[in-house]
Amino acid sequence: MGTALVYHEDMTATRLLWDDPECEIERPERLTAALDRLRQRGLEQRCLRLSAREASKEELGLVHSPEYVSLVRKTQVLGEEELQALSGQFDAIYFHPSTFHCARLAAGAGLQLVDAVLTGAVQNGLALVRPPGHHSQRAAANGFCVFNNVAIAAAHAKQKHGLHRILIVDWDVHHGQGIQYLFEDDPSVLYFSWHRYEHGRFWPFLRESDADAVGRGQGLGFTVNLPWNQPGMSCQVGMGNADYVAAFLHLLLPLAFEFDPELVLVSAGFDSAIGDPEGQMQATPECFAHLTHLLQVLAGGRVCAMLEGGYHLESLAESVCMTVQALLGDPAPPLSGLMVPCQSALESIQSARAAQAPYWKSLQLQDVTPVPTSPSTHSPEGRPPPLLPGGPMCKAAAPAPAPSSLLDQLCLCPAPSVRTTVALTAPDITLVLPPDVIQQEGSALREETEAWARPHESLAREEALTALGKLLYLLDGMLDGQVNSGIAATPASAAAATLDVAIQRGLSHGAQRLLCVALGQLDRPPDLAHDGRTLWLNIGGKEAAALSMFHVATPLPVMTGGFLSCILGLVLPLAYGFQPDLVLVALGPGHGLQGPHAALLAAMLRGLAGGRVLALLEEDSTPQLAGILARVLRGEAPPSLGPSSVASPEDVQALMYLRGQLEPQWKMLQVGAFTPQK
Ligand code: Q9C
Ligand code: ZN
Repeated sequence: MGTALVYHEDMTATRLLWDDPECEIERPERLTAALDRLRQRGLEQRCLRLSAREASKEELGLVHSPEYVSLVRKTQVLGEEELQALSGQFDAIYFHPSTFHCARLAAGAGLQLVDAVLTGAVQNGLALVRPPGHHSQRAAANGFCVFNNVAIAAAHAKQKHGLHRILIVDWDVHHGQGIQYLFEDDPSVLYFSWHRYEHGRFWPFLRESDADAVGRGQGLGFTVNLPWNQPGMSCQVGMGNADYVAAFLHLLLPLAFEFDPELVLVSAGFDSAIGDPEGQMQATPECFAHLTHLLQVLAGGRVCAMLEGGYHLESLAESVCMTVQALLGDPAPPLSGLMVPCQSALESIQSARAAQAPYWKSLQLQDVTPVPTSPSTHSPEGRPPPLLPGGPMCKAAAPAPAPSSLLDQLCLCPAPSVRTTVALTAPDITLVLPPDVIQQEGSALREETEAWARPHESLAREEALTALGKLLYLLDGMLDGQVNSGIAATPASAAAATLDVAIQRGLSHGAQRLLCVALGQLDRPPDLAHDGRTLWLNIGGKEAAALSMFHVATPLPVMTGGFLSCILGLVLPLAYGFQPDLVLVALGPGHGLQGPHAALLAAMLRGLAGGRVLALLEEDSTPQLAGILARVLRGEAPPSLGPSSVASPEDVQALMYLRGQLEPQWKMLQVGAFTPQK
């Protein structure tokens, strides 16, 4: 459906005319650097370019007072001294004769983006704007912000498009207190912000930026603050990729799915990226591809990002490219660095979860259910065997790449031109496939296929052999980088053996770490090595069991709520901690997943391994299931699940049990600073 890029070069006009060390970082080059890099990468050319228009007086009036709008209007005719004097009446603000025009364009850009998305002209988009908006208030400019672009867009989406649920994700490193104030009593806008806080010692020094500010009146629980405090000894510098991803998986996304937004607005500030002088955080630009990717599973993929802060031009430009790449549907580059959230981040996430728990079902059961030390229902022998020693990085496999701390190491992986190919033994499925998905004709050599099949009785039949040949050919194409992802079908009776062969073939043909997510009745291949190169996760086991840190089974959740907590609370933390370079997802006998659930799982797993995901289906799966998987694997948004039911007590119990077992090894599973005890 396409990605919009909204811009107007007039927005480079506003600039600081006098000496002010605090304000000088907000300069015109921020926009030109971002746009130049988008062009250089060929990303701008792939977007629908929209020219920004000025927001009208009425549109500005959706969130600002008429007096404030006319005050800003009058700055057009002021001289430098008067501008400086007026600027001094606000905190961290400069006015320029072009400010009013630029700020109206910035707000108008957001309106055009929202209109383009909500009329279906595009799927998503980014507005590159200045001045930024999220600090600005009903009658005050603040923190370089004049009009509150994102808040105006949200109010417009409600008023002109009749929306009832809008999620605002503010990943700028500063608290968007302006947005918070404007919607704090409004349950139709869920506002999430993480921000450098340092127990109140970081700008804007507000008590109401802390986790216990959760909204008021009807809006209780619809303001979510995640303050980043001074990192302790375990983490010398600011927050990094693991902290950001953990915050999404364990705080934002559970609430967001429960909220079920119709639109996602992003206050996309990149001062939360590495190198930024304001944020001093550690997250690399690729992290923004992941954050964007994770948000695209919401609201049917209707995501509108608007630039806020971001003052390190190189880091800003790269992070903007990563965001646009993800919006375009390209797979996210793998994250660098150890995926271990720091203690301070975990404390913050835990305190925000605790503050929100009274208002959100998805947080309630999990944090209060006591963890049994020796559960009778979920452990096969009453007590699971000891886990393998060592941390999340397996020693036998090639080590994960070292944390990239230098901006000059940054690079983008070019997206493969062919994103998905489909190998199927049942060709009638092409009817429901998008046109650019390839129906694969190729097959591995007969002799080779037979050699792989030989140890498996169930692969003796001709149909199973044919399907295996096609799967092997597809897998080789993925490992060689010719195609990014794929779907293969196999007769149901041959599913387990085919999966076994796919794992062995993947490992022997270049995969260093292979994640296998097996749904339904699929047993772990008996001869799978315990060398840490394969993480086996069966969803559909009889009971929750961690036979080792690389061999996990959990029952198939019965309700949507349970399915979501399984994905967000178990599958993705394990997957992000493991950092696979190949993902196999198999829908085996009795998987019972409906299309939208399978699509959500596939879409989220696509964030791993650079999108190298091979889905294995039973050949009597419906064409609709194959079609929906093909669409998400090529980058389309999964359909939204709708209102989610609460997880069953059994599902919660299984999750809590596995978390307790696996947390020591898989740090991404942690949701709090303390390992839960009985
Ligand atoms: N060193 C935005 O990012 N100065 N505004 C703080 C602390 C004000 C940031 C000084 C920063 C405003 C949109
Ligand atoms: Zn900022």
